[in-house]
Amino acid sequence: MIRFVCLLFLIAPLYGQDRMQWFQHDKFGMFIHWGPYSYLAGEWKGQQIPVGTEAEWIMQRFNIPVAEYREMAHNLNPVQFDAKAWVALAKATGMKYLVITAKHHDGFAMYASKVSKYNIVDWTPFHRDPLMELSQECKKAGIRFCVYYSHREDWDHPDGFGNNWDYPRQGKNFDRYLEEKSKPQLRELLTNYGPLGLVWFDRGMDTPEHTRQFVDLVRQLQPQCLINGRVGSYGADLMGDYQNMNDNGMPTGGLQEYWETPQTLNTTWGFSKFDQQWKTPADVIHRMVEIVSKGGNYLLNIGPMADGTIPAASVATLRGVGEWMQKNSESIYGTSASPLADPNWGRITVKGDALFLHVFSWPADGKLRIAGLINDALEAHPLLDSANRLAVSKSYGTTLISLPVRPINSPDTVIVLRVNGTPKAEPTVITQGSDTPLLLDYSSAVTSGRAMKRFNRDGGFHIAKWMGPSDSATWQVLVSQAGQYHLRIRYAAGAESKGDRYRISVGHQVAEGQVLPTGDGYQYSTVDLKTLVLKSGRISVTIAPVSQLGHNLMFLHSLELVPDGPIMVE
Ligand code: JFZ
Repeated sequence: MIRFVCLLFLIAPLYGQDRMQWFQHDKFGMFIHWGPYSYLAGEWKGQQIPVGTEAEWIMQRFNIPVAEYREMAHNLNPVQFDAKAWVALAKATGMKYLVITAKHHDGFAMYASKVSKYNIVDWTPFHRDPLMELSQECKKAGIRFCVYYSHREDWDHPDGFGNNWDYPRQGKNFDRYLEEKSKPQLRELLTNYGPLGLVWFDRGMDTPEHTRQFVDLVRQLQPQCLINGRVGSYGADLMGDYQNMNDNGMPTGGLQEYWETPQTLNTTWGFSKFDQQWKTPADVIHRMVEIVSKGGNYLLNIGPMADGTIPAASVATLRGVGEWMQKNSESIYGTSASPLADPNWGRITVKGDALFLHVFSWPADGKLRIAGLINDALEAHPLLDSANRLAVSKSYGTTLISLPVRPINSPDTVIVLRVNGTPKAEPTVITQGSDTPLLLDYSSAVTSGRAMKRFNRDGGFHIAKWMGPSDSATWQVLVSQAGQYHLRIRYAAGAESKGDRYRISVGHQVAEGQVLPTGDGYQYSTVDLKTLVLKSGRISVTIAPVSQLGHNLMFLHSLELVPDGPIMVE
């Protein structure tokens, strides 16, 4: 028995990795926001949801009384709904997982729920369970079926979070909502729809205790099912399996964790008849490649209409994306982040010893330049024309490929470049502008040990997870102006890090500091550490904890070397 338990502890971390494999491989999923708000389509009694804001929030935006919203919900009757066609569209687009709103903030269940009659089967003339039909079609098509569940926010339940126009905040018993509705419904979803790829929680719980209850429920019922980061409060450390970026949260470099960016085809998640700001297939392809080139997943939303029709403009865009994906998906699935800096002609994804060069804008001189690649190039060809071997050369650290005269597959022609071994990049050298500080942040850092580049869920990035002297971050810096510099550090830290010592070496000089807590969350503050005299030339800068700690040192935003007044001439 003891041996068995020990074995479990040994394999548990590996098991977690194993759970992430499909997610890391698949890259591209379909998000679906669909509910009674789709019937209102952005309009309530002549008032409109402005384009650019979220139509699924209509109940809250216009403080629609529960009784009236419930009355409206009887009208939902998606007679055009065709699970097979929806899943076929996702598949033809190249999407590998599908996440649908089982319950959004309005509290209405889009599946057969025994917990509350306020669901599509019992409450509407439709009497069918779209989630059951979709889960079955997904299974047939080899697409992972997943659900979105609004676990905290519920504007229908008297004790749920968010509706203070019908139910004054003071009278609420939030735990009663969790026990009566949120957890039992999640239990139904985890029991009745086969294996779920992931549960996409939203508007996370305020306390770690509440978050833990939801994480535990998923782990208990479906240990392989992934949990997104929004299960818990955005200001706290991650309790799910991966992080969600916000819409514009694009890292400038590869993060060292799993993440996904949700985006929508126009500017609302739920259907709005007013919003015609559709992305084109080129927009979507470029966004997807950008995200995948930084190591993330792309979850792309459609907002079907109340009758079950997917807006024609959405279908057209997805078909365009699908056309590209049918030919080029090898450069997306199973790839990882590029170690190279963003080129100006497009983006790069990596698989084994191959670089996929995604050319968005065709160089006028017909030469594709790749800076900072250490490896030797073996051969290059267009992904769609493997017989066409392209000339490759290297000059002053830049790899040059002679391109065909015209792009083969706009808006993204993929060139495959094979190299000797895993692609590696020359370390980024931080250079100096005139009188501006040298900024050493996550994007140009090389981490070692347990130190990791992470997303902070308020929309920023930092280095964290370091706990001892061998967990460090290093930068290469080219000082072109000798002189006096102020060394500054910018970080956030919790109470447990108070007094923790860290050491920064700047070339041969050393500075030490002690962590001052900055409060909860990620409120970075800047501390002046030391004045240094630097000669011109290349130096490396390294920061690490001084001793072994039982916890994270700090959330390091950046180091700065700020030139002090007029620059001395050497
Ligand atoms: C949430 C929902 O409120 C919204 O209706 C939709 O379902 C969307 C996918 O998720 O909205 C959010 C939540 C978090 C961020 C942005 C929108 N965020 O962290 O930037």
